[in-house]
Amino acid sequence: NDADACGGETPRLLVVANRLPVSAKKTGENSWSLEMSPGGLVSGLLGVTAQFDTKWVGWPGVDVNDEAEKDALSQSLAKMKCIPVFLGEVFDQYYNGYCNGILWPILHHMGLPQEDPHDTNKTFQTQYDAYKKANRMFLDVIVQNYQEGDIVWCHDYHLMFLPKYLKEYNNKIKVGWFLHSPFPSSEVYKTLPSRSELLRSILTADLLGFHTYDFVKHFISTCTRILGVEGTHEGIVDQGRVTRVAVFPIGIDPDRFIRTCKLPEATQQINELKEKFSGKKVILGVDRLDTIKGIPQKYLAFEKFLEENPNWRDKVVLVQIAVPTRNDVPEYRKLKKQVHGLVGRINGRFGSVSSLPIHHLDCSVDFTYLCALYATADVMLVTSLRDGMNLVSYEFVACQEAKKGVLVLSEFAGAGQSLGAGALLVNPWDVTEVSSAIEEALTMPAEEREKRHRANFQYVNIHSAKKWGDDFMSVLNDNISESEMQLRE
Ligand code: GDG
Repeated sequence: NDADACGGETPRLLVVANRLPVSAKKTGENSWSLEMSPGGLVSGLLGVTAQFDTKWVGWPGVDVNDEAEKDALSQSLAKMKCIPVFLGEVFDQYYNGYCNGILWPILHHMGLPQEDPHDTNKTFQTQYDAYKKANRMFLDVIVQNYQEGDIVWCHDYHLMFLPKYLKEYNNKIKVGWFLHSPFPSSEVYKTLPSRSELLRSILTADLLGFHTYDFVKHFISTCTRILGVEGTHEGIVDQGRVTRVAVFPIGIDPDRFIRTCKLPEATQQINELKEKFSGKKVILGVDRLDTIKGIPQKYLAFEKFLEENPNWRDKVVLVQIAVPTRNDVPEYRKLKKQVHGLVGRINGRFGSVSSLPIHHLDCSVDFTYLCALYATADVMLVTSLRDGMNLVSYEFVACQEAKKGVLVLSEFAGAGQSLGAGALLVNPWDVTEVSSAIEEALTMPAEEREKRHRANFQYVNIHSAKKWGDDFMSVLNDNISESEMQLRE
């Protein structure tokens, strides 16, 4: 093969996710300013970018109706290797409706919401139809940009139909799919209308990845029970065809956090925070204000801690960054009210004129300040009721080289399985247990903190985002042999 003899062309990888990793701002007529937002997915693909020519496909985060504006934005995005999918009016029912209103709670073991009898335009069925339509729109964009030999890596529950549509378009495309959320027990998943169609669709991919072994187990037993297919150590076998199913725990880019903590700007912020909270221990929480993150439970546990430990009342603060998210979903608006109510009650009960026990922020902070907060905290409190992994817990560990603070971590976060050796694991529903863990963390001797931090720091460094991306791509790439590809022709 001539191409191979010359060193070969770099194969293309299309990474498809609901959202492109950029934020777009309109700066004038037909002009846009774009900034890359380096989340877990971007870091995860840092490792594979040397082996692949990577392009991103996804919704750009803004609605654009005018064709000239669309062209201008597409051209700017192309320079950042991004290809937009403009979802237009389908977006609301697809994203707020089916993805975040139905799939998200099911995947996080929360069950189906009630249908709203007053809103006949937003039934499960109309949302499901919008979901399929949106997945087709992703397909159309991929087809317009597809080159023979491209590998496609689909991300998350937003795109469960995409593997099927891709294989119908061209059965030879290598398709991977990764789920960033948990996969629930079959008893929970079974309640989802259209449960079989969704499963059958993702099973058309070549490789399916999950964060933990438990999610893989749940997924395989769900497929065997609902579809009657066979589950093996390799994955799912259906009429002779194997879909590989495996564990790929995501991580972070630890060096980015370690480097940032050493910047002069961060050092200054750390010193200012230390001064502001001098004489007090700092407990930190960083979460999207999401129903799965267990923020009300965290506040109830902190309230119990203050109730039972009067000696700590003016010696500890809980700083909670509660990043606004999904404001168009009614459950999230309710959650905000509930959380604000709790903050008011607890600050009213235990605050004084000069100090408040909870500093609750309804906003996000910039990356350097986030690192400064992680580095300043004595205790990190992660009380997710369910969480695919929870990268916040990894980021805290990466920023704690100087301080060696304690991580209190929910056993229902994927990270509970990876950072269990160093963290204090808790059941977030048990406020008494979490309150005791807070006390244990605040009073833990330095030697034990050091030992626990070491174990977690080592894990976070080895199981990086880069390793995650490399591992997934190497299995996907080796997964289908040339001979099997020929058989499928
Ligand atoms: C999903 C799954 C899984 C947060 N506040 C600020 C800020 N953040 C950044 C954190 C972290 C990210 O957001 C949150 O990641 P998590 O993993 O903790 O949670 P989800 O957003 O729910 O992510 C989760 C993940 O996908 C990856 O597979 O682990 O289970 O639910 O990176 O740093 N960043 C900045 N300011 C903030 O105020 N700059």
